[in-house]
Amino acid sequence: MTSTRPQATPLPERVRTLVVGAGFAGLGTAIKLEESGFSDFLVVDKGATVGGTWRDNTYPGAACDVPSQLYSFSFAPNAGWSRSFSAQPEIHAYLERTAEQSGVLDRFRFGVTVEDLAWDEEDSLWHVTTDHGVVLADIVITGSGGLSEPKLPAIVGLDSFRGEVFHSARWNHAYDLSGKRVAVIGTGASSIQIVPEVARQVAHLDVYQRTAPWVMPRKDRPYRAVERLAFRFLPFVQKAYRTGIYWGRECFVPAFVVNPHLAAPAKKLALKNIERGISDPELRAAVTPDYQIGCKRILISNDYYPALDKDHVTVVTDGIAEITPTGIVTQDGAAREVDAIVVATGFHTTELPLAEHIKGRDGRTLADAWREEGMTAYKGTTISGFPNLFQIVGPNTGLGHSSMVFIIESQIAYILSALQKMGSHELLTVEPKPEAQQSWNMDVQRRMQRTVWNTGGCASWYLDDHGRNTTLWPRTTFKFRSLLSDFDLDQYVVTTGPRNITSGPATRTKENAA
Ligand code: N01
Repeated sequence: MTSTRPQATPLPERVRTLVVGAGFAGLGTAIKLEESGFSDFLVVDKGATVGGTWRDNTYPGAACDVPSQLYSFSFAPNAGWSRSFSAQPEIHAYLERTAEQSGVLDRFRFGVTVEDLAWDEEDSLWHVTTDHGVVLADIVITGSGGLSEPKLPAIVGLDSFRGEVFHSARWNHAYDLSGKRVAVIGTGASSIQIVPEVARQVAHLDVYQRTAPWVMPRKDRPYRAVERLAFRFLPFVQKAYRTGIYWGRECFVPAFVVNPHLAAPAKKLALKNIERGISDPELRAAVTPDYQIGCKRILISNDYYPALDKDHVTVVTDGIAEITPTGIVTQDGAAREVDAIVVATGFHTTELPLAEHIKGRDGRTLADAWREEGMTAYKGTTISGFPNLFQIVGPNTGLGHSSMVFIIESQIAYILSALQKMGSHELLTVEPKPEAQQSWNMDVQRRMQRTVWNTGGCASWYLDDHGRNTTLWPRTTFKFRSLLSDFDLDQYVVTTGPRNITSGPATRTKENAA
């Protein structure tokens, strides 16, 4: 089954709500908009199907490190999960099936790239320029993902390499790795899933490790027939699994945000994982992290360390000096020739490329607004100076311990509450008061000070160039949900007036309408 729709249908000129992205965020939003009666919407996505990151990351071994039962929409349980941790094809198939069954796909347009979003103050509308034409929208909801733009490393000579090079999120399946000499740069969440798979195929594998990750055992197993039957015929059993997993994961929060020493048992397990997987003491030392567990995302794998222990796999810890047409040279002068390089170096997380193309009031881009202080938003969702713009998985909404789908659903509920209040109060625009946004972010950053992400002695993609953590949520997920349970109009600047593009400028009021 595939949720691709033909592109023959032209884009509408005008919609009430435009949603950018058809991953978990965009699809969930579309389903909930429809359910709530806000049917005048359009979802655009540059890809060919729904799925977002689960469509794009097809590298060998791609799987989720959040348990299947929790990594799904609460409103669309999947009784058919085959294992406790799902692989990418199963998650992608789940999203495609959910999309097909939801009946909203007629408002999705695939293969459409958003080039520019500009706020028109005169008509209180977003002008959304795509490669298939311009759409006018009263409201824009972005669900384009925090991990969607591959980041290539700034290594001298990368362009000069004559062999095959590809990023983990843009896997070249046409290239056969069998019997080749291959290098994998990076040892993050993607790499540790790729390395065991690639090690099985290649003649030689060099793994370039800049910083060792903490890797815990992966408690993955196929579901037993009796469990699968129970999920299918006794839905409360599946609900109980989900609830148990959810609360189990919330118990990790204090170790991240209050006292990192609470993670001592996790560290013990991770060290045992190294001992179990690697026989060579020197290699064990090389892969043992020197910072606190939790500072970077904690990874899970049972086959990463055994793969590194194989004779035809070399872990290279000397920094990369340059890439030549035939291989990689490290700072100690060693040159290693390879046929292919897999770049598993992560994503643009704190300088989202789309931010350059979102122009709010007075033509100021989101990138400009974020230049000085880094990414900020009110409740991770709305941004002062950008009326009627809602961002799903915005600043400080990320998680290291639980499911992003829970966060996404919380944000969708907040946005629906906003749309309902805009309707009942006859509001033309809403945008957070600058002081509301500032105080939200001051509170987030104050809480961040004692988290292991800021104090654990590592550099990570959680932190921006100023050392500020603008990506993660420093509290429990149930707190996030409760804070976003109702659209707090008193924290917003609103305008009123008829919704009509010929209506002229709206009456701008400093007061809220609550
Ligand atoms: O990227 P990363 P990722 N020279 O940024 C190294 C999610 N995810 O794609 O640690 C040499 O984590 C870099 O080194 P260092 C998950 O949220 C989820 O692996 O910066 N090395 C690091 O080792 C995850 O956190 C799943 O010193 C360079 C690696 O590249 C996020 O995606 C699966 C380098 C990048 O690691 C990103 O994971 C996969 C350079 N110039 C991903 N530049 C699930 O299971 C960077 N590196 C749900």
